[in-house]
Amino acid sequence: MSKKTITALALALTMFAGAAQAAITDVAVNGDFETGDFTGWTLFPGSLGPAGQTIVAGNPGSAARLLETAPAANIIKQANLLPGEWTEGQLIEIQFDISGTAGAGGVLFAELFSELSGGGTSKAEILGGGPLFPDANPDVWTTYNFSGTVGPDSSGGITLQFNSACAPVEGCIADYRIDNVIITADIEGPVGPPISPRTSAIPTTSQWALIMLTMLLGLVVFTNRKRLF
Ligand SMILES: [Ca+2]
Repeated sequence: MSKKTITALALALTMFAGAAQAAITDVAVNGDFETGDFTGWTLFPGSLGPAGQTIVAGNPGSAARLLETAPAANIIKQANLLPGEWTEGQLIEIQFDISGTAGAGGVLFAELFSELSGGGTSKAEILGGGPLFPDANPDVWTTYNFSGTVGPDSSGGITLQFNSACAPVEGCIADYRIDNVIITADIEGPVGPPISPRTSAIPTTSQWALIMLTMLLGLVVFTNRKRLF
């Protein structure tokens, strides 16, 4: 490998690492509920009305509590995030913590929608493929991680929805607390804070650097071999 090649590789690596660091963004607004209210969230109360959507002790600080006891859907959304900024097939990583009590047909669904500008969706994903349940101990928080992709039309942005719902079963309870909602993507998101390093499944800058370096070195070795034989 010539000195020139090494310099070029180092330069490419530095530029790539810099770009990756700048672009991975948490686009959730008030995902940790630390404003102490539902700022950034769109609310669709269930059978209990606003009393079923409250701010309670979180993990840490504040969290959302969605309580449903009748056959109804109690919904909060990070709605219509960054319209026009997404591309089809783009990866979105989602993480959040839940705790609470669910029984007799009480469930929580986390859903990701690619929204059309005129209403409707081009893609709807139930994260995890079904309902999510809290730990049996209502004081224990469980962290969930999912990934989704952007649908063919996201002109109305991306929506992450939490739906605490009850089936028509006597004694049903869906009493969920939600905290630390993080929605990360490789996007120039003006709204969210920089990504929290504790959480994401997306490779960090240094991990990306290693991946790139490995690929580049492999390429150089392969090229040299071809020249030798
Ligand atoms: Ca919190």
